[in-house]
Amino acid sequence: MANTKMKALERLNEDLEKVYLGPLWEKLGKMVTPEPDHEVIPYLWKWKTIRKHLMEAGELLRLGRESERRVVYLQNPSLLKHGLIGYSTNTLYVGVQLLLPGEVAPAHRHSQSAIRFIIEGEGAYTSVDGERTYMERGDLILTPSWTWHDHGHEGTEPVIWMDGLDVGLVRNFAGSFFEPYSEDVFPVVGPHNGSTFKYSTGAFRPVMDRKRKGYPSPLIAYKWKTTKQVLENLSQLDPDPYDGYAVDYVNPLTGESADLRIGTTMQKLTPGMHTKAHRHVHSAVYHILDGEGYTVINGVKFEWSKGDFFILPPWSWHEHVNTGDEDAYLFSINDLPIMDRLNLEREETYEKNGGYQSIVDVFKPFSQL
Ligand code: GTQ
Repeated sequence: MANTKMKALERLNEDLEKVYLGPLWEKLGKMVTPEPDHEVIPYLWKWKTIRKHLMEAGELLRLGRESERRVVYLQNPSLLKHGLIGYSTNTLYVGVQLLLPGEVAPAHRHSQSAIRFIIEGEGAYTSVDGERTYMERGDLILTPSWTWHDHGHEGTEPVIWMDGLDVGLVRNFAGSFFEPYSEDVFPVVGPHNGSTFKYSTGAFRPVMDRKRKGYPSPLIAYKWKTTKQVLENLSQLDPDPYDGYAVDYVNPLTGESADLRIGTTMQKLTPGMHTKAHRHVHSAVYHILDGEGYTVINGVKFEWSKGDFFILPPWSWHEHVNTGDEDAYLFSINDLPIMDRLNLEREETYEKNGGYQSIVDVFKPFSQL
């Protein structure tokens, strides 16, 4: 009898499948997992590799409405298998963009939020709703969701920067919209670099902005000179055990993340500093502005130096080490603002082994088939 019932139940499972219904009694554990279940893998790209290919694209590709941006993006290898194009993590995209002297990357807008972090060169600008901000190495520039933006270059050397967009997040929420502007360059509004003149450190609000709404951030560009000074001041105190001397970039009017959805963080690791391991739900993509060292992710050593990028997947143990003689500066983007807002964020500290992981492997780039 029990056997007959078992057979009938198996039959029911098969019948359900045929009509696109599912037996939760079989699948609950796959759907509601006890811990984050995902296929984002950690990965690292050397600067030399990225730059070489980007420069090749500089030789081969002209910008225009056919190809609006010259960008090489970081593709998470395991997510590519699922056709998730441009997913560096489940929520975040990172690209590296090259603009040559005299070029214009034409104006458009999209519902993805974007941030730029300047890596190399100067004389280029991003225009956000017509306000131009000129780029210098180490600056963070925001392009809030649905703002018009174009990039131009009035200097003499190539300019390279990091783009961070919430591509995976927006796609999973089915919220992507894109619109090209009717002309290549959006009409210029106000003085150049206006937002940094107006808000500079982010600690003060000009009186004419007393009634200004908090979103989007009135500060578009966070200058490296300011960020560096802030980290130097912070270094007079004890470091954070997990992140060293680290700050989140914030919207001066709300005190919340500078971009509504993409978290942005800069951290300084002093020579010899070895942070303790922890893990959290939010994922991140790191760029090494300066320095050399390694990050251990789930027991694997990811060795980095200036210019490199690496992916930190959700819920992965990680700790950072500065092996160089100089301060290391790590810029990263993350999806913490979303995880926080949706009440999904959790953090766990690594308690074994004095808080440090054992290294079981050293990362090497996958060799292609
Ligand atoms: O510069 O507007 O890397 O729209 C991806 C999409 C850069 C940009 C990217 C974009 C941009």
